[in-house]
Amino acid sequence: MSVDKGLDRRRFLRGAAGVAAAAALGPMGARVARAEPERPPNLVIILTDDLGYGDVGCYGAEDLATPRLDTMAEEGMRFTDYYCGAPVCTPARAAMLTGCYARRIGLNMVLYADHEESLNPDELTLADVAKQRGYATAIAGKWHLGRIHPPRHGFDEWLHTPREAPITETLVDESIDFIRRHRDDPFFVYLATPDPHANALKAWPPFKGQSERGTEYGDVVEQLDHHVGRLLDALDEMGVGDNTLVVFTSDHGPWLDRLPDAGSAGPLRGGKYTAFEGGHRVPCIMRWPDRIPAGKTCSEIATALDFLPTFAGLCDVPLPRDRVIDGHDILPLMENRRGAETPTEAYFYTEAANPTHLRGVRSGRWKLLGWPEAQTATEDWYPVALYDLENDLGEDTNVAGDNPEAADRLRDILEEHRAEIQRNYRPPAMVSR
Ligand SMILES: [Ca+2]
Repeated sequence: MSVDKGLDRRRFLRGAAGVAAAAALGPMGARVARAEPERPPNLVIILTDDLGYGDVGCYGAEDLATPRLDTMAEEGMRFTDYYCGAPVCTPARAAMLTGCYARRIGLNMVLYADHEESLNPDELTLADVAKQRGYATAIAGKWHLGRIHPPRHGFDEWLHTPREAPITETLVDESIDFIRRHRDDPFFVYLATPDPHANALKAWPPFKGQSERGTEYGDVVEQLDHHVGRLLDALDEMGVGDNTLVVFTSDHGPWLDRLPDAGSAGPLRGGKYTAFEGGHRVPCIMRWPDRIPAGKTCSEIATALDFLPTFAGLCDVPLPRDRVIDGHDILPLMENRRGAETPTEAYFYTEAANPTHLRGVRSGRWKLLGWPEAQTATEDWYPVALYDLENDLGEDTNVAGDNPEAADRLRDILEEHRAEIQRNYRPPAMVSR
């Protein structure tokens, strides 16, 4: 059977099933069937590595030019209070793909070659959701979730780049090629570039030496911006841009001590590894012309954990009922619905130096950093404090003394969550070498 005939047959079966269901349900059922979208959106997630809150023009960077990302935000939505789930690679990526805090699924550490832990194939990933709805799925680039590789987590293809090649450029080329091959079906592309991680920085002409920041890091961010633009252009040229949800974000905050090639957290305190805002709060831009209104800014809390429930909702794929999923469906925020508020009552912070313990919680304007059980470092890195993020974005002033009720309430939320995760812990897969 040719590819085209296969597509036609799938479309025919989908259509026939819809007609049969409508006929069986009568007039009310027919209305429901018609209201169901013909085709769910394509999904493209561009995940950068260690890009900070202060490293994109539309987030306030003045020493780097990111015109394509700024335009993407003008065409879509910019999230000011988006949290990545964890301040280092593995747990952040695990959280984004599964909608669960990495502590819950046993991946709250950075995986190295000698680790046996791997993302458990029993976990539901974004790619698994996509496959249930008949998507073509691909990951381009970095996995970092253990020895059980993407093909066992719902990805049809894993697109690699040779180390000597221009990494982001090649990954974007491969992603565009994948999309071109699958433009007639729904597709999900998870483009996980290793840029602008300080260990892999390489700017190529014409970007080399161009950024006003004057560092390889700055040049690589401008290069990244250009290639994100190429991907958006390709989607539009193929006629699939309007119904493609493109997410641009970072796995976590910037690696501040990698001078001179450190990123910037802008006005936020701290960076990678820390439970401060700079570690967890990163740029997030979404573009989806069919559903996301242009030029909006969302200041409600949104998180990487929300992608899976939101995408499952868009795909009409039910979430499993036998387990806790931490994220929430944020489509009302994305559509800028009147009065829409964050469904995240509490966002929980971990820090890399204290991997087994919760470190803090944000609820509304308040953020509590509390009680690390193994306090070994200085008060500067491990304060116990209540911050008012509405008036003190830089986490400068401990206001616990003036707001004891808020401090108590957040401490209770933190302790409750700590106990709940212990009750509902799910182990990772273990694979020895
Ligand atoms: Ca990273």
